[in-house]
Formats: sequence, C-alpha cells, structure tokens
Amino acid sequence: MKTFYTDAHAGHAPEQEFEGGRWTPAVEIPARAEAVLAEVRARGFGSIEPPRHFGHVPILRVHDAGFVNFLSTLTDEWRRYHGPEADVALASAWPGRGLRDVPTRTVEGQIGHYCFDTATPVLPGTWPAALAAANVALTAADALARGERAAFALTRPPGHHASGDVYGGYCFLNNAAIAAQALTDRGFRTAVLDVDYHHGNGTQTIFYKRSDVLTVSLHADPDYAYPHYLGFADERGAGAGEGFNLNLPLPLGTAWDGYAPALDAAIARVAAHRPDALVVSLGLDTYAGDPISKFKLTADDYFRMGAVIAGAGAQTLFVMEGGYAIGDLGRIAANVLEGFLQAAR
Ligand code: 6XA
Ligand code: ZN
Repeated sequence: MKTFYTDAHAGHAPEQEFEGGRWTPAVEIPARAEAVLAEVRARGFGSIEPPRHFGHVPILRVHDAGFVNFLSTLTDEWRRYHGPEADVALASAWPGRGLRDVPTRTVEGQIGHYCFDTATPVLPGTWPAALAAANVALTAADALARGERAAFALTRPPGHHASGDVYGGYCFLNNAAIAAQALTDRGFRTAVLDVDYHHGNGTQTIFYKRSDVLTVSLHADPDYAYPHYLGFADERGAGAGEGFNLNLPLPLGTAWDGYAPALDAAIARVAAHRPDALVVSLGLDTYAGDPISKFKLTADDYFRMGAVIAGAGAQTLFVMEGGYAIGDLGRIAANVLEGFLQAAR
C-alpha cells in the first residue's frame, strides 16, 4: 500500500486553540503527521510518494467558491483589519438564532459566517497546508483509479468537520469528501466510512441529499461529545439521499466489545451499497490514550478494525483525520493498515 504525504502540512502549526474559555496548547500539530510517517516508513508498507497538484476544480466540486476565496485570502484580510502583526484569525461572533446570516463588509462578520467554532485558528501557513492535504487525498484517490487495491493519504490538517462552506473542528478542506467526489466523477460507486471519534458533520452535510455517495459514521454520541449539533441516529439523509446516511452514535467509554458490533453494522451497510471505492476517514482518537476523547480502544483493536474494513471488499482509500496521542499515533495508524493488508490478501 502506497502512502501519500508532503511536509507542506507543517505550515499549519497552531500553538494554541481557544477551548473551554481559555487558550490551551493546540493538539492538531505537525508532530502528529511526522509520527505516523515515521512508523509507516519503519513498517515498510510500500513507497511514500508526494502529491501532484490538481488545481481548484476538484476542490470546487465539494466546496463553495466564496468559501475557498475566503479561506485563501483570510490572513491578508485579517491583517488589513487587525494590523500587520495579526497572524491568528479566529471568529468571535456568529449569526446565531434571531440574527441575520448575511454577507457583510468586514472579515469580522465574514469569519462567523464561514467558521463554526473557536478551536480552529487560521494562520498564514494554513491555506497552503490545507490545499496540500487535499492534493494528497486526490493523489491517493488517483492511485485507486489506476487500480491500486488500497492507498493511505497521510493528511493534516484533517477535513471531516468541514462542509461545503463552513470550517471548524481543526478542519478546513474536506480531504475525504474531495477524494470521494473525485472517485465518483471517475465512475466509481463510492462510500465513505468515518471511524473518527467525532462525528464527521462536514462529510455528512456534503453528501446528505445524494444517493450516489453513501456516508456511514461511528462516533461518540453528540449528546455528550463534539461537534454537539449533528451526528444523531435519526439523521438518515434527505430527498434523494434518504437512507444513504447512517449514524451509529456510541456511548461514553466505548471499548472494542461495544465498538465491534457497530463496526460490523457499518460494514454491512457499506457492503449493501456495493461500492467500488471505500473512503475511510481514519480518525485515531478512539484510542484509550487519546487526550481529548473518551473511548477505550487498545492498540491491538486497530488491527481488528483494519481487518473488518477489508471485509467491505472495495478498493479502499484511508484518509487520516483526528488522533492526538502522539506517542502511540504511528503505531495505531499502522496497525489499521496492517490489519487491512493481512485480511485483504
Ligand atoms: C474541539 C474539538 C475538535 C475535535 C477535532 C477532531 N474542541 N475531530 O478530532 O475529528
Ligand atoms: Zn476526531
């Protein structure tokens, strides 16, 4: 299995995020991807290749042009408004209930329209890093189109919280959705399976009214976990997409005994869709040692997870999402890939 990677992600290196009413050390940092890269290299799964550049067209298949323009010019606009030293763009007001979500003249108004939380600072290096991550996912998708059984897009910043026109949750461009759309555009019947601890609200929203791309997610119940406002079991898709979104919210403290039946149900739904391509949003924050999450999967459970995913029988694209236990992150990511490779033989 090839891994696709570029060190361009390191341009997005937040030091802090605003969380729980205070600035706290950022957890979505370059060391995450570096740890996974080192382990994937050491385990010898296959070549590690840089992304090619696909331009804006495949990104605009998923994201709104105004959103892309906003993100790509945000640092400039932020500095115009807040002064040349201002290098952390963060929303501080939103068009909540009773207010009007209308286009406004200043970046202070626009940022609340395009962002949904305070955990996602935009720095001068953020847009190039986000663009590079999308290109990593697109290059890996292209490997599937060329016939590879599987590929690993070692992406950061992650993507699954970003919808067509809203960013947040450490995510800017939805790498997995962009890849899923690119595969669909090349004639693949496509499904997305999201195993990140957090519900992939962006991915769900992007494909919610469509039947061509199935979206399935296992995650911490939003009743107690981020992103709080989407990811409930009764969200099944709408219009033509009715029945093509499956959410499997799980209780606090879920370990493999509770996780495995839900993963089996998820894979059964994926298999029933008969996809040619399966895009896996590979969040690793379900790990017992994760500093921001509350599931209890062990390192060995990730071998099992990879093997179960192989059972879907589709060409599979793993796209990295969350996971913050940096000391173990490489090992658990590689365990998924190894479990998959052994079962897919
Ligand atoms: C912000 C939490 C963001 C969660 C990011 C994540 N307080 N998403 O891992 O998958
Ligand atoms: Zn997550």
